[in-house]
Amino acid sequence: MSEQTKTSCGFVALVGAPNAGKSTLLNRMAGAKLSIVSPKAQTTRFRTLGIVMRGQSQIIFVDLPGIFKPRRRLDRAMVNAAWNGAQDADLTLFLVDARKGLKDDVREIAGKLKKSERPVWLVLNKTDLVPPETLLPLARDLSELLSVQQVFMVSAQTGAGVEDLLDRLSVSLPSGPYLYPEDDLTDLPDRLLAAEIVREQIFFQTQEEVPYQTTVETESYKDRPDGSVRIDVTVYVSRPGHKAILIGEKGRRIREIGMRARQQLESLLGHPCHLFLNVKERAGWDEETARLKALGLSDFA
Ligand SMILES: Nc1nc2c(ncn2[C@@H]2O[C@H](COP(=O)(O)OP(=O)(O)OP(=O)(O)O)[C@@H](O)[C@H]2O)c(=O)[nH]1
Ligand SMILES: [Mg+2]
Repeated sequence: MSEQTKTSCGFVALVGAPNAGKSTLLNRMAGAKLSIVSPKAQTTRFRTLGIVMRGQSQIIFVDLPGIFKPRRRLDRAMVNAAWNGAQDADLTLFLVDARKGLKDDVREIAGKLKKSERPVWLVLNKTDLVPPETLLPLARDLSELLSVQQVFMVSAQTGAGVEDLLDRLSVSLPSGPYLYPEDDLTDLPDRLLAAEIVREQIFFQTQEEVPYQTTVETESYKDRPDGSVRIDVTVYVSRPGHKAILIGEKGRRIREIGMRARQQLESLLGHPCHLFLNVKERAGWDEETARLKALGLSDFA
């Protein structure tokens, strides 16, 4: 038997309600920050891959937007992208926030996963936040809604249970050659990463509607001869009031967003960054094909 035929490789989709901890788990399993995380729901807007090598196995995780009731064109595209990602995967990890438990949104997702008839593993996350005796009843209630092949209890935050999950995944994927080079970590281009890191700061530093009414695009990304990089980013907002909030008194808010994002980017990219943010008002950006296209979502709208 050749080396090639001993390897296994597959796509593992992370599916769940917004805020269940999918991106945190992706980053934990990949051992790198690939997908942005925030305490607010609906942080992730598009599919991001995290590629993990384990033994003779290449596990390609697919971080996806959370599933919720869409209102805008952007929301619809996010939710469609999530279901599409699940449909294309070899296996779905159904992530449930153990502290929130079995809410209506989780019930609905379980129903749809059941209909899709794809293999599902249940992952109860945030086990660090609940008494251990609540976990088995929750797993049992969920297993009554859909058939799951395996159940895991993890904390994406502390890492508890995550190694076990990776071990089990690595022996459960179909045999076949690796689909990505062994040292690839993700398919996320640096210019998209830059926009995401700025958006993450906006999720942290603004409240209510503002982060949801904002999108971020990298206009230009240029390596400079001194080894640094110059990144020009446009932040689109839908209302004048939101522009004022983002900029803040005497420009303090936008400076703080830029500074934190730059620090993050420098540590992720490993070289100095010059980051320039430009806030533009653009009513209805969340219905605009060009804006969705920049997020890789235009096929799903
Ligand atoms: N205590 C605790 N917090 C967690 C855990 N996993 C994630 N979180 C927190 O939960 C919040 C949401 O995490 P995300 O990873 O952004 O959740 P998500 O499922 O990707 O959310 P969307 O992208 O909105 O669908 C963040 O504040 C995380 O720090 C965990 O195991 N324990
Ligand atoms: Mg996410």
